[in-house]
Amino acid sequence: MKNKVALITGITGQDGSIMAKFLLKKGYTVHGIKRRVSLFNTDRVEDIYQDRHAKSVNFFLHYGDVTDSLNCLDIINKTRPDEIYHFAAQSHVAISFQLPVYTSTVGTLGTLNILESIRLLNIKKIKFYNASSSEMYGNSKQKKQDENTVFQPNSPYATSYWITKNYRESYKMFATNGILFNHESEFRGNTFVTRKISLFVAKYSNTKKGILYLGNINSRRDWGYAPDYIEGIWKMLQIKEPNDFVLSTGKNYSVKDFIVEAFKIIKINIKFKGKGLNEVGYDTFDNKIIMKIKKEYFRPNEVSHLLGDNSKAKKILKWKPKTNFKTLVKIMVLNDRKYFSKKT
Ligand code: G4F
Repeated sequence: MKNKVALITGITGQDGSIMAKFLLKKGYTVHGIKRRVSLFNTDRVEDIYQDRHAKSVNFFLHYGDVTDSLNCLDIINKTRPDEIYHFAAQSHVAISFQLPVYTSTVGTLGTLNILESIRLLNIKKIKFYNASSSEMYGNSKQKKQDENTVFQPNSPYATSYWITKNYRESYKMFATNGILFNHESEFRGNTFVTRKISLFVAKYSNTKKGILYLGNINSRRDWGYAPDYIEGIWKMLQIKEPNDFVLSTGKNYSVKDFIVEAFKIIKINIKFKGKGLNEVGYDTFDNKIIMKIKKEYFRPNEVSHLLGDNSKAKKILKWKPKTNFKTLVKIMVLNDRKYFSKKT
């Protein structure tokens, strides 16, 4: 049987790069779209890079941008993929308030450009995955959120969700939304809260210097391990009918819980005192302040509580997360410790 071909948008990001490695292991030929920037942004796929002039190459990178409709059309036409994994997005919520137009353009137009290219090219075999998100639930009144929970979106992920659903229903395309709750890893961008904490803790364990500045440490997230979720995404495209699926762990923790757990790994017991902007975290051994709150890290609108119900994915995809919260924090801090011990 001929190897399957996959096209990944956002290949240089956390999810795109993990998916590329996952699919290569499964024997796929993988094409990735990367934006042109003046400095290399391919760190996360450096280990799988192949010289395109070599023999039997099965990993290719293409310059592109999902906001360029003709470029999408051209790449899909040339690569003729069996599966498209669409991860490209400006995915940082805090930054989406500073770059609202760009964030919406990539999220909305980018998704539309790919779906419309598939439709125009009339490539029936393509199965399309859209990276939607639990951000769409906003401050939901429902304790646990599933595929039927009403969206109250604070972000442009909601538009890409509806466009995907609309193309599925209008043109009978295989177009699936993954509604993923927060998923983290050692490949997470440095300014998402989990990585910001793991990097600080790892550096602090070497230097015992510095203060970790954060925003709302009381918000709760359903944090899972990204590689577990990548498997779930792949499973979404292996079933017969397109559908929408929540991937989550079903447990949530506060940012504060993450901080406590991360410091525990370097044998520091952190406790908190004070309220609001005056809250601080201190080391109980010597009372040294190691965490402070900064107003600038608060958002104009906050999603304070997310908790996913993954029953549908469990039932239909036979998927469940393998990595618990403690293990996730440990993986991230230990990985960053390796990084800092190499540098010092
Ligand atoms: O790590 P975060 O920036 O992730 P957030 O906003 O939940 O978004 C991530 O998950 C979503 C899924 O629900 C995706 F749609 C999205 O693309 C992204 O992957 O922030 C998590 C929480 C927030 O409540 C934030 O206010 O941590 C709080 N926080 C507190 N201090 C901070 C900070 N977040 C960041 N990034 N930096 C801080 O200093």
